[in-house]
Amino acid sequence: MTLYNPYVKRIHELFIEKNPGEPEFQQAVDEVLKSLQPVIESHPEFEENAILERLIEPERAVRFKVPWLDDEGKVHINRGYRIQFNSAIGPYKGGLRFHPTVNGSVMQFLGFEQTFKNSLTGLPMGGAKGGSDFDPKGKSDREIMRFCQSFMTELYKYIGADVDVPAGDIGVGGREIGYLFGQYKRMKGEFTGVLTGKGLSYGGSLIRKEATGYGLLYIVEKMLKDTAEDSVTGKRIVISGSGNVAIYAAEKAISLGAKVLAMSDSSGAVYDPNGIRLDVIKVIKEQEHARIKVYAERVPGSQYLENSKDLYRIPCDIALPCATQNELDADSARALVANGVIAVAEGANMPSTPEAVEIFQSAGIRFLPAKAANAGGVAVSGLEMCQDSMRFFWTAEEVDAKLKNIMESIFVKIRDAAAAYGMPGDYVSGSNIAGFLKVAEAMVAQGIAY
Ligand code: NDP
Ligand code: 2IT
Repeated sequence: MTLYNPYVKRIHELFIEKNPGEPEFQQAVDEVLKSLQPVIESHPEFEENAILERLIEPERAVRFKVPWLDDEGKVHINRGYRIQFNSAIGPYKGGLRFHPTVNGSVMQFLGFEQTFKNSLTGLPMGGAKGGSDFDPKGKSDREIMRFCQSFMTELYKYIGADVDVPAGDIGVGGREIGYLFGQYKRMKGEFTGVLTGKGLSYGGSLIRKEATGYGLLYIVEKMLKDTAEDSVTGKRIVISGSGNVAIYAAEKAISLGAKVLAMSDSSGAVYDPNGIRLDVIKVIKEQEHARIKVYAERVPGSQYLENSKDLYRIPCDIALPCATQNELDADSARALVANGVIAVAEGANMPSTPEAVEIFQSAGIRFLPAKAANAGGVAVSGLEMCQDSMRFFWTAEEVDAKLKNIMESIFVKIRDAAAAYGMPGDYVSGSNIAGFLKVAEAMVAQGIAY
């Protein structure tokens, strides 16, 4: 990586030395440090206050043991994590991921990115992430419940409505949040908004489930309008994944008049030239918890692709990677560009490899990075915290309107930050800079606290 600013270069070297063998964390930090160079050059107070060395070190990282019993009474041990990355602008906030690939590097990359994303929403939330290497696939409902209860029996010591507010992420949805909330309430003896993504009957917000996917489409729509008086209507879209983010991105895309050509899971993808039937996907994924392959067996004219990545070989106008980190590599990026893609927006966290981002940007493709593009989920989590505190709840229309407004203002912030620092259209740098400035200013104001 080429770095020209001596302070950034020094901090980058220090980072590499202190965090060996953490590729995802390094990838996330590399990108941010590179983007921040022009800001560092024009703000000497950031070096004077050691902002970068403080920014790349989590304030607290907890790792704990999660013992649980399966339905046969056999004992299992998993690792639990909570990385409380930065609390400069508000209580720690960020999701919990249950997936076998979870490790310290993945948790830290996600917590680091969350700090900037939360800042971009304009709401008072610091950055955090947590989770476990527990694999929910194939587990019974009771096994999931026992795991969540054991996980919370340790986690509850570190969180609280004004301290740290977890939510969902991969493998953690409404059911898991319910079991986690129940156990927190039992351990602490208090009913507070300590988690978001809760059920509507016990303090959840309308539109939280839909928020990340809807928000993704709102910001893409705003970008298309702003850059070319264009719209999502009539566009051909491919969406990777078929979980929470992908399903509600597809729902909003279809309602805006786009055609969703393909979706995927970790086993493969389905291509439907007539436009994906979301009712069928929802039954397969939300009710049957089956593989996406079933879609091709049920819907005539559709086709199953054996490799999830083959979805990116389908000619389309817009690609929305909504599955997981580094799923969209250089080959997929080249295929998308060769087929005439006009915009790519990240519903997942860091789904594009650095090489893929470079390919999109140098081909002049409008590219919206995760920190901005998928901020709708945490934004509505912030609105859920607000409603829990008020003990009063907004209608779906009210929450949706606030979400749209937040996503549109994020686009304006990142567009303007990129232009202000001489990189118009570079929304990667724009997101990193705009997200950073608020956090850095708060850190300077609060002295050497963290
Ligand atoms: P879910 O667990 O609901 O869904 C994840 C989906 O991604 C599943 O369909 C899964 O398939 C698929 N998947 C996983 N790995 C791959 C792969 N290598 N190739 C293709 N598909 C794959 O998670 P979410 O939808 O909540 O999260 C998706 C992404 O969005 C994550 O990066 C998450 O961090 C990010 N995000 C989530 C937010 C939220 O509010 N939930 C907010 C902002 C970002 P399978 O079932 O086969 O594993
Ligand atoms: O990556 C993310 O922004 C999330 N998983 C949502 C976090 C939240 O607190 O709602």
